[in-house]
Amino acid sequence: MGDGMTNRIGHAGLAGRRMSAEDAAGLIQPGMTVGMSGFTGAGYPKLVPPALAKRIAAAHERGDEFGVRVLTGASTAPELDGELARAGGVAFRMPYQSDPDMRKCINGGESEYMDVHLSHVAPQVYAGNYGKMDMAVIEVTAILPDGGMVPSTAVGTNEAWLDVADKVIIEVNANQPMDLEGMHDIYFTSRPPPRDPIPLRHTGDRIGEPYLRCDLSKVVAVVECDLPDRMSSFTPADETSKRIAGHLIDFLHHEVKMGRLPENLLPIQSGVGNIANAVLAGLKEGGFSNLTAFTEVLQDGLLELVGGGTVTVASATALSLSPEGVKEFLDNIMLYRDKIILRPQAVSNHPELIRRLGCIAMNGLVEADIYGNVNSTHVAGSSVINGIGGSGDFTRNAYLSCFVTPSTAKNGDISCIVPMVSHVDHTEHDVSVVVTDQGLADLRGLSPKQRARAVISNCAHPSYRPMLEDYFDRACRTSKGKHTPHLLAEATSWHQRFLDTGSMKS
Ligand code: 0RQ
Repeated sequence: MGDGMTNRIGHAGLAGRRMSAEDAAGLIQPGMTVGMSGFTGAGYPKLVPPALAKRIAAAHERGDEFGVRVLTGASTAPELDGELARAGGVAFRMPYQSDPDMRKCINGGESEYMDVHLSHVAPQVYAGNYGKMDMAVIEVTAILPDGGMVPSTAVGTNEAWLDVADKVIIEVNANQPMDLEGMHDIYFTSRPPPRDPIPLRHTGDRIGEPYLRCDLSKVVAVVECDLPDRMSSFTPADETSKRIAGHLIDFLHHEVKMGRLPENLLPIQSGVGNIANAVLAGLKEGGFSNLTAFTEVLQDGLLELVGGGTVTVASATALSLSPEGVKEFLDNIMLYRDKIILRPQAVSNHPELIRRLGCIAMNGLVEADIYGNVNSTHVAGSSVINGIGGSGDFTRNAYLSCFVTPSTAKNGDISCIVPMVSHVDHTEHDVSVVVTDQGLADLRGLSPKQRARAVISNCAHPSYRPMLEDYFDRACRTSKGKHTPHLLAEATSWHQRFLDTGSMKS
């Protein structure tokens, strides 16, 4: 989709630092902390990481140790996480990943992984929690004559990595459209406290400048690239996700009718995954108008809402589109660049902004328990799927925090509603609404036992509902504490049964 390298490197000094990906990867040494660009399969460097993986594999063949610490904005793609993981080259990874090979290394114990709220990533690096950053590898769309850089399809933590890293490698990707120029709003928040308030009052406000900048003397290599983003397709909405969307949309209509939400709702946030995408597609048919979005990933569902005029403005940090979504975006880029603003994740996910704007958060979950605690990340307490991503930034601070999930997983062998979650990402205090294909539980203003009754009767699958009722009844009768009744020896026995027998059913 690009226009070749003509004019993509406008700065004469940086044009002189062009080199091959192999030579640039040669500048990365064992043990280095490397900050890479990339957020949900968008805007990641595509040539240097595979070249680095080859270098690492060759070192391992010689019997030499070679691992690097990889910090990104969020998940990347096979060319980055996949290649480095397969080479056994990731000693430490943070903050969010979704690559099958990276996941295998983490769950196999070969790579250390730290799951971090996405709004905390850059501030924690500034605070020094991860030591110094030796190298940043950042994809951009173009370098302008004054050294300003047009960001690509994701901003993520790029402004911070360019600032803190000792040295910088830039990948200029001619595959990213030049019309992206002007879509970004780069504003710095990440320096240590005390911090100034962020002067953003509406989702569509622009408070920074459209370009990334860094001390150009740190740029040790400029690599030319012409490759597309990952662009995974979404599973088309099925009956289950349509039912989930239907319940949530009925609820939002009800909230408007009761005067608890304005007719155009409040800025919506939608998480990653197929269900979240399907819910957004459902909003299109929900009869809403003049909506806004303050979110982190912009997937196909939201793009459709923007294109169709249901959403008037969308603030995000990354465009995470399918091949069809990319085509639609490119065909109508002049329309979208007016209505979409890409910001650093330190802004898109900022808790104070989310609280002040009053977002409606809608995220997927792995399992919820009867009391409304939510696990978004781990299978059976121990194996991580992707990570918390931005779901905690939004859930903790949104005006309304909704979770969406099918009531069962793995062909019904797993109940997504369990007596006690095997890992907690979002506590009962932060969860307003749980929605499954079975129905919706509005947990606002309810005590733990009241929540349990609502979750069991509205959200659980009929094949697990009697088991949950039985657990809750016995817990209410025999638990010493009557506030949040539990049978501790049994609370996670469903997970153990799944591990032992392949099913949670008794
Ligand atoms: O596994 O892929 O092997 O079939 O989990 O599940 O139902 O397709 O749902 O795509 O919406 O993802 C929580 C993972 C849901 C996602 C999660 C298995 C299931 C399937 C995916 P298969 P579905 P989704 C902003 C917000 C955290 C980050 C976040 C996520 C796979 O939403 O990563 O929200 N959230 N960020 O079979 C075992 C269970 C299961 C289960 C589902 N109870 N036990 N496996 N699965 N429930 C964006 C960013 O932050 C970047």
